[in-house]
Amino acid sequence: MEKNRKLAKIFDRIADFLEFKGDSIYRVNAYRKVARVIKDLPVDVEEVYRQGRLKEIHGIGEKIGKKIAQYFEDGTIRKYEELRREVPEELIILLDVPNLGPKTLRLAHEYLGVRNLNDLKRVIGDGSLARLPGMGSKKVRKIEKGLEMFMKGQERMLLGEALQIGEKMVHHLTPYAAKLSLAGSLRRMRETIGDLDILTTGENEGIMEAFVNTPGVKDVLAKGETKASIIVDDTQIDLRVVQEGEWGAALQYFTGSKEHNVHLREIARGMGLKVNEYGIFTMEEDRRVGGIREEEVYQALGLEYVPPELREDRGEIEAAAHSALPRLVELHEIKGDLHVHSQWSDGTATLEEIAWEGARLGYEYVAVTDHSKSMRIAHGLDEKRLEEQMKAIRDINARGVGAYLLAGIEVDIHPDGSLDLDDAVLKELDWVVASVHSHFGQDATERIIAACQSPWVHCIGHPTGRIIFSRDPYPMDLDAVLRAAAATGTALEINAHQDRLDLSDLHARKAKEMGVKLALGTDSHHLGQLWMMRLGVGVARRGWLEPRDVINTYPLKELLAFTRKSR
Ligand code: DGT
Ligand code: CA
Ligand code: CA
Ligand code: ZN
Repeated sequence: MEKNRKLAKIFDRIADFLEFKGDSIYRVNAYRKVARVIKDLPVDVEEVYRQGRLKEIHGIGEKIGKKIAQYFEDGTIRKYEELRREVPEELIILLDVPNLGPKTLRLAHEYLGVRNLNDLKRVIGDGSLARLPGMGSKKVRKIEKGLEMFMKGQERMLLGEALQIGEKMVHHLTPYAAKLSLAGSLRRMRETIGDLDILTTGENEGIMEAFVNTPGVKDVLAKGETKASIIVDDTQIDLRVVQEGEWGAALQYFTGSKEHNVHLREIARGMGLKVNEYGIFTMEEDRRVGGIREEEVYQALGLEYVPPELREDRGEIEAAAHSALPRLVELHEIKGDLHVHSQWSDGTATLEEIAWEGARLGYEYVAVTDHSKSMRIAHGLDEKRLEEQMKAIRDINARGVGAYLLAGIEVDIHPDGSLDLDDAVLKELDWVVASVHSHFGQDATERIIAACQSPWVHCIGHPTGRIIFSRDPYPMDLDAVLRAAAATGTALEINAHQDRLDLSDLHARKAKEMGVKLALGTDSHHLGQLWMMRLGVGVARRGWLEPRDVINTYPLKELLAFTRKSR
């Protein structure tokens, strides 16, 4: 929902500008809320506007409606343009640095003359930012971290975003191509992506033209016979056209990773072979021995075929040499989503809609896990409303509507390790996810271990709390948490939302090695996010997980047996 995101960003900017100017926090927050509503909208905001139905959206009043109308009629919002003129142009980009609020930016600008990224780095480095009133070294360290993440975000993008762009491009090019595949880090499902790589065979000459004329192309960086690069949505896409007979070798080469490929070539050399993007050759006679199919590269080197997600030179080549690669979990084996929010808290879907969408995705079950009461901005459920919701869920299940709904909760873990809801209610639930949503600066180890030890908690949600490009994990001894999870039979989540992917691939692999089960959940707040399960499966595969390691592969009965075991 590209349009929703762009419009939301403008309202967020209005809030930033007002805050920069020192306007009332009440007005600032009102605009922030509008931005959030638009960003989370499950439908295209322009369509809603064209149908004259903006007023049906909860959280959008008449005044905001007028501004949205300006945006779609005139291409911009007057208030936004006015405010923008009052903030120095160069400073605007700095508003996106995490942990650096508009107010601090204003101070840095007025007192220290900060106008751009380099200035900001300088005043962090020489200590002058820390000496400003109300700042101090702790705050500055956080800003420094934020700046680091910001720089990374400028260079890379989220896997989920890249996948959507990449698949649109594959769809666009398919009519012109005999063979076509995503390659590079996207095919390996890395959590962030630098640029997109697409590989195709050179049967059809129309493909280059089609590629550089893709709707939405901003810039053509290069265009030759076999290579082209374009910019779409601020994203670089590289296309390579190879000979049909070289397809397998090229796909292997351009999938990477570089480290994996370097290691393979070393092995090849030891066997008197040469592997490159054109094929596999004997060193002595330079005779070609393969390269049409990707599998041939691994076969020639005496290796099992290595799935793309494992190609990071993290031991997969050694395992392949001993036929000891894991049998990785696959998307079609996932029988349900274990983290979904409904209208009852801050989601937008009704319980029935979730059940039907689950069925449409081929799921046997979906866990409804709304927020608990201390998440007040999210309309978290107290004991009474949770009881009501449970009744509604049991009723839907009794009527056999769509996928089976597990009555669940995402219960907050308080700073002291206690849970946000009474045990008496928690013990009635089918699926209890416990998560940290506050006091991110404080060490979370004891808090999460305490949650693992509760007999009513089945799973720890987004265990490290990181948000890619914007929030670091809270301080935590992950090993200690893994030990507690293993000892208590508590699952750890792989939160499949593109912003989180938490646990990460390496952490998930460690969890498996320590005997901890993993639970995949999309953390969806509307139906348009359930597709992100694919991303979670990507992380699971990169973590070497097999079907038994991921409890979402269990049929309902077995999943319920798992949840009873720890009680
Ligand atoms: P990214 O784009 O930073 O997310 O990561 P990749 O892995 O997609 O890297 P990219 O786009 O630079 O290159 C795509 C693939 O091409 C890479 O995974 C392996 C291959 N490749 C690129 N440069 C080299 C190289 O210098 N040596 C070797 N062996 N392979 C390379
Ligand atoms: Ca790439
Ligand atoms: Ca590339
Ligand atoms: Zn959460």
